[in-house]
Amino acid sequence: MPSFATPPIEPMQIRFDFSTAAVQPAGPAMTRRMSSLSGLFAREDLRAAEASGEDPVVYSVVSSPVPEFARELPQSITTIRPGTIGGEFFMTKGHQHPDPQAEIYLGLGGVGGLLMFNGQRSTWIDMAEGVIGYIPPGWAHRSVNTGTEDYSFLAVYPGSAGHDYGWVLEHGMGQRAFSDPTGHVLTPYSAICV
Ligand code: PAN
Ligand code: ZN
Repeated sequence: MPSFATPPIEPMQIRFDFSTAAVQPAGPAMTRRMSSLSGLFAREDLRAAEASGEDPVVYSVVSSPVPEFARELPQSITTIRPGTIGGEFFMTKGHQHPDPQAEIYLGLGGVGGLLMFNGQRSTWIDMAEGVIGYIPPGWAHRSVNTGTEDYSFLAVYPGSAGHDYGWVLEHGMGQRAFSDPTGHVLTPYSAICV
């Protein structure tokens, strides 16, 4: 058996509870409220107003105890609440992996989208229960809830990939997803639809 520099992780069973979107055993968890999403929505003025008022939860992330160490495969489950700000759907911050490595998403419940941007081109994958979204190395990614219920998905990513949120603030995501009578519409990143 090879020896690794990091503390050894034992084989384990990890259970997902579809009714609560929780994992057992549980690792780190995080909640993102509107106040932590500064500069991400097209209508920053409306976001700031919501943040200083009700400050709703936009999404939460729970993880298994697999750590972010090289050669490990951490997993997390993200649940995005339904809602819009200025017509733009609730979404994750989005990030780039500084060590470009691939990632896999699996839709668990609700409906949403996986928006990816490589600096030149952006692409969108419709997500729902049972859909696998493949994120190739070098593509920044953001998730969007396009439905009226919670949208949940599993993410599995290399433990050494890292997370760079500044890249998205600097480069954007290429497109934005707004509510539309047909469901959702994608606009250029600079567009403001109300
Ligand atoms: C996901 C994301 C998760 C939250 O686990 O980290 O959906 O999105 P932000 O990290 O953009 O806030 C993932 O892609 N991990 O690599
Ligand atoms: Zn990622």
